[in-house]
Amino acid sequence: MPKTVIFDLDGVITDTARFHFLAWKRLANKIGLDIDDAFNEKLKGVDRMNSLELILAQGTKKYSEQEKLAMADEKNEDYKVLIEEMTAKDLLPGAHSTLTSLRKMGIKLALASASKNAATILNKLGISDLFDYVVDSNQVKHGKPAPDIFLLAAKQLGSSPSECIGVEDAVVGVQAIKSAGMYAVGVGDPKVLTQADMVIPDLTGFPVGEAFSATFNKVLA
Ligand code: B16
Ligand code: MG
Repeated sequence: MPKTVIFDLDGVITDTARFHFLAWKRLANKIGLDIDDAFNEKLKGVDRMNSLELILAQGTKKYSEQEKLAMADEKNEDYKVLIEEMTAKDLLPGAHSTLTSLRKMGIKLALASASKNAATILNKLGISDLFDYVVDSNQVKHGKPAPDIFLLAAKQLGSSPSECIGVEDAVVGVQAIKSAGMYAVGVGDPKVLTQADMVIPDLTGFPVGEAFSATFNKVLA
């Protein structure tokens, strides 16, 4: 019987990708580079410094570690201004009802986000209280696709990986869930999230109530 559901934040519960894009594009333009929507897809689920490395790899100039940290800080300051206006209206379809239904069923809920701004965003969305545990990339050594972030969430909630369901929109995120030995629910396009055990278009399609047991009891411990 599944005990715990571990959610990704960006792309599953809210859409911060557009704010990350605007802030990264501004930084890229400042150093003579550019990024487009297609490139932004590659940054989904990738932590801040690794996102910066992917952007810098678009050019040839080499930067010191100190310069890179300054660039990442500058992007984050722009990003923080952009997310300032977020409210409960920015919850993606089905997010609030799925979280509240699962809580009512006694399922433990965790958040596993690569974003160091995750706790701030949960507060802005007004859903911090719905989670039993929140992990961000500050707390783990290796980011997604490594399993660390999902394994830490499971451990903190006293669940074994085989009792956990992970929910992710990014390819690297689904890889992290599968490496952790958990059941992966992909949110998005099944042609993209090929390693997921099941794919739904958004959280309105997440099975709750009797559908939860019917879907997961036979595939989880
Ligand atoms: P920050 P998730 C990820 O969030 C985003 O998908 C990714 O684009 C971003 O670079 C990363 O968080 C780090 O965010 O700069 O705020 O620490 O999908 O894992 O919830
Ligand atoms: Mg995501």
